[in-house]
Amino acid sequence: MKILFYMPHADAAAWLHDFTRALPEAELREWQTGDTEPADFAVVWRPPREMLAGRDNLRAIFNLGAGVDAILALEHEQPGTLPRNAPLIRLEDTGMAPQMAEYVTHAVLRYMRRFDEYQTLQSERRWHVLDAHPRETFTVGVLGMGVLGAHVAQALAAFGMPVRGYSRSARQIDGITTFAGAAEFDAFLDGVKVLVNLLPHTPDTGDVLNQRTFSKLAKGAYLINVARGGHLVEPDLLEALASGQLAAATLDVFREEPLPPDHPFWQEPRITITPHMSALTLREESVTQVAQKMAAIMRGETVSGVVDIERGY
Ligand code: NDP
Ligand code: OXD
Repeated sequence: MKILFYMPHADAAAWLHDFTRALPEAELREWQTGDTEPADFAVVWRPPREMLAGRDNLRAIFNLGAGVDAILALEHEQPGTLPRNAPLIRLEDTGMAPQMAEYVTHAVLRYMRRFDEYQTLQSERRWHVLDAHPRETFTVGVLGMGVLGAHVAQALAAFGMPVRGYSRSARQIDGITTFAGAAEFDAFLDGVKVLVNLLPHTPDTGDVLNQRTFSKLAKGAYLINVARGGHLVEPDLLEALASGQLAAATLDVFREEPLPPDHPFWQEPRITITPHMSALTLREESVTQVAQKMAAIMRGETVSGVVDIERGY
């Protein structure tokens, strides 16, 4: 079995070492410009077009992330880039779900218990107890009820606040009030106090975090975007903060990453910025999952996590 690997800015040697340990019979190589030698599998993160185009003998392409928007953009820009018969397979959880739950729970509790305001009081040396946000009306709405969104929603529900979930198809998840499809979007948003975004970035979901969406939330709501920067209409966020429709936002992802030093978000104290770290790709868990799926494909079995190219996730 021949495996091609491409993951810029990563310790390629460590990844190749772990793959060799998991698949001792495999021949692994890091893709270099000009390499057109055959391979059975490609394991990639944000690959260049020329790595994949024309590789009609691939059995599968493994995307070293949950989101496939970047690789699908290659196909969108130049149809035919992705080999015809090779399924595109994404990571499923591989340790990202607990990280995402930690990140989002931290942000929600920080807002619910008003820690930012206590920090301001501390800076003024003031000893003052603020009225708590009532838990029963501190409704959290999670966009995306997939592998990550459902896990995050259930972690939040354990704290006792009402939690809603939104997906494309109808879902039943213990402890979560679920909504599905465009027809139920406004009902999902109505009165939500914290909006968490865990949708994939697709032609249907781009710009979903916009003025109209914000206007349906409770006055003084909070936004947590941990999915993709392309979901957020940036001027609409600044406007919603200025008008008080939104009280604050926590953003882990941006249209341009790294966020440019002159971007207005850096100047806005109500925006918390992190550098796309809410759920990191963990090497050991990812190698184990990918290696197991490769072995299953070699045995002629079907595997989960196959992306629907038309749907975009
Ligand atoms: P999944 O594919 O498991 O879940 C996607 C969810 O979104 C599903 O519930 C799906 O609905 C729903 N959805 C998709 N399109 C629509 C639509 N048009 N309307 C309503 N709902 C829709 O993805 P994951 O949970 O694994 O990952 C989600 C995203 O998180 C990734 O695509 C990635 O962009 C982001 N991410 C960010 C990371 C970070 O570090 N910041 C790390 C990892 C992922 P249905 O259930 O009906 O299919
Ligand atoms: C992912 C990511 O999609 O890291 O996995 O953003």
